[in-house]
Amino acid sequence: MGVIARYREHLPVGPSTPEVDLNEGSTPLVPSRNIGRALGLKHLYFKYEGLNPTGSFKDRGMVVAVAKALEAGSKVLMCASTGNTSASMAAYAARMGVRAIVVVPSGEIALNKLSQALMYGAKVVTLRGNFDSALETVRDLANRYPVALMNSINPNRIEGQKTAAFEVVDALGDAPDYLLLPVGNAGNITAYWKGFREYQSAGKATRLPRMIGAQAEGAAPIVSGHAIPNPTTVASAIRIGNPASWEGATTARDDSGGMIAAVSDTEILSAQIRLASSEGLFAEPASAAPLALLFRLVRDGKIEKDATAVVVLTGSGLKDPDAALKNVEPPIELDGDARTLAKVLKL
Ligand code: AN7
Repeated sequence: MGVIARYREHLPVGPSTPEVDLNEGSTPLVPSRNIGRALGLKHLYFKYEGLNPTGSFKDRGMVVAVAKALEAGSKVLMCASTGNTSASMAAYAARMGVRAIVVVPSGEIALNKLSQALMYGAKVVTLRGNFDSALETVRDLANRYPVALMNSINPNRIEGQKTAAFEVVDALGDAPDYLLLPVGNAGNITAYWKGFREYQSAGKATRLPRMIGAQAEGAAPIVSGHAIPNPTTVASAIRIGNPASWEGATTARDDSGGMIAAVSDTEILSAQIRLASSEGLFAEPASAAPLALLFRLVRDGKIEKDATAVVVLTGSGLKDPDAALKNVEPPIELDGDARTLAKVLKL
């Protein structure tokens, strides 16, 4: 059962909203086995969003946005994307039999995200420039032509994405002390904060978490307080210099008593490897940014040892193997029998 069916009463859907469902959501909140212990944190969890049907959290918001677009009679869906939004939109468009057009910055998105959009049958346009200029172009086009804009400036995306906060509270019995997540276009931090507040108002949570956002150093507009014209980072998902939901992010940060800080690409990649090799959880580089930030906050004594902390792993590591492979030892190539193999492996 997908997020619309499970959280209907909290979503802007009614009897005339078409049924759209790919079994998104219901992702596990995995307790840390090794990293928490190493950091001295007793209650560390990972919200493993890579297990959504297209491999990222984007499916939660997309299912609601697509349902509402169909309800309004849209026949063509369109978005600009650093990859995951386009993969998700293309999948739901394919399922519902409507046209999908995705615009991605050329040479800037992970190959497997591009292959998803193509396989789901979207029309893919690669535009010279970065994500921010692609989004500007798509917004402009959607103002003049009959296409439904599916980026997270579409409020139905935020509505669907807030269900992740509901699931965290449903799993823990209350809100955690800290919710850590990557910040790119800033839709997700806006959505989580909305979800936590709504669940508290509904009496399902007694408190609110501090919202901790992580940006990459070369793409940290919110941290630096101004747009970045040419953002750079290995974490292509969050290579964004002028976030559409900037205000939503600063509101979440300030009203929750949280923070948004930047981590380096080196910290991101080492957090990514540590997560995979010590927890068995393979997440894409952007998803490792909040874990890198957690390492720093614990080192600086900014997180109490008995706090409950949830790190949102927004996308699967399988999305971007190229980024990951740069940082591990290559496989051993060998021509030999069991005895030579055993010798090389020091068995
Ligand atoms: C894995 O797909 O912006 O702060 O176009 O793919 O809500 O933008 C992706 C963003 C974090 C940042 N982690 O979330 C897109 C896109 C992953 C992501 C983010 C993205 P927002």
